[in-house]
Amino acid sequence: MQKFRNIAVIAHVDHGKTTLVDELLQQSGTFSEHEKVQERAMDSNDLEKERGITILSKNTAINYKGTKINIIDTPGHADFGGEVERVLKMVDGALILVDAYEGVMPQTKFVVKKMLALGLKPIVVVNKIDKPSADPERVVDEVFDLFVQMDATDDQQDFPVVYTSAKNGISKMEMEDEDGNFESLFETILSEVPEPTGSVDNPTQLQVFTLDYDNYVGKIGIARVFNGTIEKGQNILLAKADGEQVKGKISKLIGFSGLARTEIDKAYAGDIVAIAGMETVDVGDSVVDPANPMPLDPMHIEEPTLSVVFAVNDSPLAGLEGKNVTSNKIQERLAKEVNTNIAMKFEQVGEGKFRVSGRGELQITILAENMRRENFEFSISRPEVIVKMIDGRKNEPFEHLVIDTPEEFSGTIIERLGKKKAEMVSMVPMGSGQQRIEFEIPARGLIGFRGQFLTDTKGEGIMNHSFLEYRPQLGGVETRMNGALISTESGDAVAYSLNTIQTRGILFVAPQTKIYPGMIIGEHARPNDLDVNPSKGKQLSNVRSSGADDAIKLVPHRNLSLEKALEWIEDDELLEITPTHIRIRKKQLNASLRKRQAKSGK
Ligand SMILES: Nc1nc2c(ncn2[C@@H]2O[C@H](COP(=O)(O)OP(=O)(O)OP(=O)(O)O)[C@@H](O)[C@H]2O)c(=O)[nH]1
Ligand SMILES: [Mg+2]
Repeated sequence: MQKFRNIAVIAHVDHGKTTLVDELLQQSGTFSEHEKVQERAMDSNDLEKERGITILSKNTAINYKGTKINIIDTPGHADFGGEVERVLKMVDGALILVDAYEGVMPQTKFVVKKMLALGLKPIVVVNKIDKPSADPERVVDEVFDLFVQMDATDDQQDFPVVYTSAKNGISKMEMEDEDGNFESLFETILSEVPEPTGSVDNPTQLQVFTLDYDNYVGKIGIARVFNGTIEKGQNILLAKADGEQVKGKISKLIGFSGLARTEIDKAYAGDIVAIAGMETVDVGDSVVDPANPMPLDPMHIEEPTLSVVFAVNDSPLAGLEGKNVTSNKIQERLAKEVNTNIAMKFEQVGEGKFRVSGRGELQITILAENMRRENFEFSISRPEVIVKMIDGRKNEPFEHLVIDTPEEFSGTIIERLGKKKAEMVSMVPMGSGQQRIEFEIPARGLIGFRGQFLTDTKGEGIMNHSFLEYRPQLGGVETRMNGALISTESGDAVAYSLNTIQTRGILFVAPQTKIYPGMIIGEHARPNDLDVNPSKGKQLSNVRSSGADDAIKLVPHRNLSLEKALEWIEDDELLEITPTHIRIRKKQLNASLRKRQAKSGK
């Protein structure tokens, strides 16, 4: 019988999971000698490649000394933490990567907590030992403290440690050892991760943990075979979370090997496979034997904590840049998204308006970015946290925030976060004048904070946060400190007037940018909004003064990415998103109506 090991690779963002998987693929001999695994091969979709982050967890499988090792690479960004939680239920062990300098970070804590709760066998991998600033000993101590703090069992606290440089393909059991290849890591996986416990002789029992979609075969479920076998063409029952049981048939069975997916006829207990043929398949569903149905416990699906409103674009420039602009098109696209992305939800909240909820700003901006590329045009509103009633009281999401900053800025940061209702939980020196400060903060206080934080730390600070829990709602938090520079005119922005306006704040637009009344063209240096006319040209006189306009030297404008723009806007503002532009505007474009509304406190 084929032997299996099932592992997940978990860590804080950027600690090197995907790079480590590259090397596991390369060194297992899954590829022939001359075949080179592409850098971060598992980050296969466009946005993942561009941003260098993992968005979706993905499977691969390697063969090492006759054992098939199924590996799930998971995303490290906090917005995708719920997915990691589900993936962990499908494996028997986890490689917990920790950056040899950064050490334990918010998402390390999050994934370790989930992993320990499931009783998994951890292997701690201290990665990036090649970094000059690496301090592996301190990092192992931090991990040990974390395990103790999170009530790990004695057995879990006795975790094996492997030191690696994923980038250089090096692993070793002790820092003093000679650099070796990944053999130490492979051997540790084989000896420490338990074999799957199910049996091929039991009735069929699978559970789906991820969804995928293929234009030809339709919805695909990726599932672990816990017991029995599964065959192409087999009749099965799909046991849903609510107890309903739906008859179905496996139309296609797909196995993983290296980066390839291949059609197979049969799979056995212990393996991870993809199944097609059931349009109603969902995450958490069990696939069971109709004659002997034994469904597994449904899965906990993370609830969204943040929402924004996607709406039909109604700006004066609407319809000029995108192709998919109608309410119907947007609704269809959102429906398609939630069909496979179970961490997201949407509902219609008005004519051409849809509230989209997810786990964080990144998750939402990724959807928006994908839609732009598919020729959509729409607007989105400021993110709002989702309030939950618990015991008759309003509760709001809290985050665990870790700040790394040069010491000199810590005072400013602490004061700033105080106004956002953050509570400091620790402050430790990290060497070379760096400080690590940890906070617990209402998620609300973090919306729009990053831009301010980068200014406050002169770009040298690093902030990381991940979901903590729902807690009773606190009072108001401080919002954006600067007003907006709002255009009163339509047409094109002109260098001559931008030159004057730039003395009042920071511009977001360059000359020749199309503008309209109510569009925001910059950030005012003061707290109030300011109406400006960016299209005013120099009075033409008879004397030709050509070149005068060209001679104007504008300060480079601030180019706002989708994320930055979304962080920046306030409740009365919107982002207008088209395939070619991201504009910021007031919800109410008419200046006098806007002022009246502001006065009446609306
Ligand atoms: N110096 C050094 N850099 C590394 C090492 N491993 C990974 N990196 C770098 O760290 C960065 C992040 O690597 P990834 O493999 O994408 O990290 P990840 O954990 O998969 O990131 P997410 O999936 O987004 O959470 C890349 O620039 C890698 O080249 C290492 O051993 N040493
Ligand atoms: Mg990755």
